[in-house]
Amino acid sequence: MTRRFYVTTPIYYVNGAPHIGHAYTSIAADVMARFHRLAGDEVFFLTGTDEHGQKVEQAAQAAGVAPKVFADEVSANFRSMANAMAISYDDFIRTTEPRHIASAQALWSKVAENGAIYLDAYEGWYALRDECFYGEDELITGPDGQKVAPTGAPVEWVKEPSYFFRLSAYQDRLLELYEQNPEFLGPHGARNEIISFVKQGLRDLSVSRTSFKWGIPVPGDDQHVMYVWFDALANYLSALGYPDTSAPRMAFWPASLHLVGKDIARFHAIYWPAFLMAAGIELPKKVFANGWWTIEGQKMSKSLGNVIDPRELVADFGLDAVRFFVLREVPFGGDSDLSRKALIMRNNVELANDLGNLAQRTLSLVARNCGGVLPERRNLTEEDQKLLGQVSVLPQLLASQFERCALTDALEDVWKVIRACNAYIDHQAPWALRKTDVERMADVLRVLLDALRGIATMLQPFMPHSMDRMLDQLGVEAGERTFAALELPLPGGRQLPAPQGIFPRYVEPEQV
Ligand code: ME8
Repeated sequence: MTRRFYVTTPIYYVNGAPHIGHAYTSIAADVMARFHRLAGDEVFFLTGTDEHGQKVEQAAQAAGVAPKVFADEVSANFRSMANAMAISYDDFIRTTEPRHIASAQALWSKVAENGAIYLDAYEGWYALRDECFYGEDELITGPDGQKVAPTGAPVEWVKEPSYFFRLSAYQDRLLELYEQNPEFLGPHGARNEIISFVKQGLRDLSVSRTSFKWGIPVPGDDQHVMYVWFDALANYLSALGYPDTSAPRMAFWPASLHLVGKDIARFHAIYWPAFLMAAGIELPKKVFANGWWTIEGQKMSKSLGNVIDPRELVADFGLDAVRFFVLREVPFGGDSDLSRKALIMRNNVELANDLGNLAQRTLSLVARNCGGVLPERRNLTEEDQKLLGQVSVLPQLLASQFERCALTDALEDVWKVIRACNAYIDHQAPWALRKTDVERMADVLRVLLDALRGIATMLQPFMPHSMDRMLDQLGVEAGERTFAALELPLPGGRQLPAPQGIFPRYVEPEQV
């Protein structure tokens, strides 16, 4: 039976240009999607843009254009960023598309039909930057002594007629969900925070707005537009064709994984499951929150002028070095800082030295001493077997790391094998065997080529372009690059292309 894997990124607000933080979550989701494809699963990978709400409306006003015109432009920029980062999405949903609007309205109607929505009036705090309602007790004192949201966002007092969702009725069921399915929400820190927030008691949630128009009309009452989070969360279903249960993509529901930043864990781990419970729809299997990036020690912000477009980093370091860095630098789920120094270090030590040199040394020895032909796999010594054994467990090992979203640990597992290969090549010294035992030299090189094939195959999800090039150089054909294909050794005798360096060392221009 084919296993299905449905992974999503948040849909990004179109109020400003994409930056490295947005790219981060998309890269992580992409790595998961690619991993599952190579493992033979049927994958659906969704990303897109969140285009309604007051925040986007105001950004459009500031730019002096109509919201839809503004959204078209910024959404196209997000799509081009995703393409530039090799994000292999299967669909890119926009919440202004008719298919989404109809679907979000269907979800609303279902929740309303089941009695979970009622009309009243909202009076309380709202943080536009977070598009979030906050209780008085949640506010903190800002730097100028004024009340601000716990995220530091300014808040305003809002008073308007509003539909409410009976969130308070779901408190016990939500707590039961977290208790009975510990894997539903990760990492631990986010899970604990959410549990304690829910335990403090949930208030009903205002789910419509009347003071502006840029949103999806509430079915049956076009004085109201939906709260942007009700609209946005529905994207995970609308892209599948909900409410048409016969739509082929509906087979992907429930989602395997909603990957989000820790800033929006609350919406995904509380509101979303509660909306789904109210609609009688199965719950996603997992929500995982990634940590936060700062830039050279500071929060990324327009006012500090330190917002990094990932495409600029790619221009300097190459795409795969950037993809690698963000997932390698910090255990996935934790916060981290992006500094040029750290990026250069990772690139030069782990990519150029550990992996790049290993491949280059091995392949040039094969080119020089074996006529560039893949040697046969013959007798294996104990040491050979030990190294190849470490390689052969990688698919299983990584599958369990991916299961827990431990992307950084997965990379560390591969790097252990790379380091073992470097110790092996130094110890076996095939360059010396050339003069004493040519057969053993060929055997050693074959072991290294096989190990490199395993390593490159497993690293494809992280660094798709460079690993394609490495597998080309190793003589691995397109149909032989899945995890399952690793079980069959390549036949000897293949002519390998001339070796070429894959990961150049990076030197700052002023030092050249
Ligand atoms: O919240 N570090 O959209 P958004 C790490 N539209 N990740 C970061 C980051 C940083 N510095 N900055 C942003 C929204 N992100 C809603 C989502 S989903 C139904 C609706 C990432 O444009 C992180 O994944 O504000 C965060 O959750 C997301 O971008 C927020 O994007």
